[in-house]
Amino acid sequence: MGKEPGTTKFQVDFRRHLRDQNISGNLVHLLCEIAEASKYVINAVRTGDLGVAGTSNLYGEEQLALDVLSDRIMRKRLMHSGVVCNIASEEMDEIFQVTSNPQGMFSVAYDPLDGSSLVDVNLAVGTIVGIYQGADMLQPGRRMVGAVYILYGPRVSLVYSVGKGVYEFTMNQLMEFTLTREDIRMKPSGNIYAPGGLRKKYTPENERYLRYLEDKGAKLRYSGGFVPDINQILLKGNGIFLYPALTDTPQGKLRLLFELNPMAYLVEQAGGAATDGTTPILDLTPGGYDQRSPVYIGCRDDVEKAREFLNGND
Ligand code: AFP
Repeated sequence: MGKEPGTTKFQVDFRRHLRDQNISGNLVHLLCEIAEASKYVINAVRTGDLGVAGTSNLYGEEQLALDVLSDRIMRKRLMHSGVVCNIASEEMDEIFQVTSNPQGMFSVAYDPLDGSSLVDVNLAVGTIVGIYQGADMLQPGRRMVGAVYILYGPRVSLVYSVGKGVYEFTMNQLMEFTLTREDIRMKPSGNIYAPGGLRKKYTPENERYLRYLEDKGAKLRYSGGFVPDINQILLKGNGIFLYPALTDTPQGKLRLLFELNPMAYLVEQAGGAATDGTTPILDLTPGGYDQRSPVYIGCRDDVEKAREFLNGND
């Protein structure tokens, strides 16, 4: 793995690991820039202003000062990377075009600080990133060339895939990311469930599916942060996260480009699955940057069971 003398494979840093993955130098560079940006985001999370920004995002939601700052950190880093043509962010109203020439470039869709409303009560939050070759991001997530999330918890960890398995890196005392888990795999079925959305707004099909999970002895594990909730399920290889269609919001809450596609890519890479109830998340063609979707994501058999309940085949 190209280690320095005296290092074990678990001291391998992110850049060195990426260089051994047989991917383009531009993609290595982009992933390293994302990792670098996260060091400034965690600094903002730890010490930044907890107030509101007085502005709203693409979805008309009130932005926190931390949302705006994290977005600027990410955007600046990507803009100056030299390998990014288009940038889409949950916190920006419009696509930011860095260059009109997409030749050899990537487009990046990200949520700079998912779960930002949890920072004031000191819960874990994260950055979620999806990477596309060329200029077009309104295409099925399956065409992404990579996905990353960075979890800001008691430790800072980075989980990524470029279609060659899923790896976790953890920030050390020198603020370097070193390899902590490799080739992460999920079990076929699990016993953790993380259900989002008001239960009284669940449809009868979703209510029956939840009862099924409870009857099979699944344990409730829900933090209100998509990144820590998925991280638990992915790294333990166990469980399902759902945020279904609700009676008053048939598209659910979570955003296809900024949240679901990158997580679905990582979970599928680890042998899990993600569906909107009928179609794999990664096969959905986004109708727009702001598209939301219901989601069931986690262990393969648990996701398949959700599909059966929703389609009346239970
Ligand atoms: P915010 O970014 O608005 O805090 O929302 C976080 C989030 O999109 C995702 O991280 C959670 O899984 C989900 O919302 C939680 O939603 P509920 O508060 O409705 O459970």
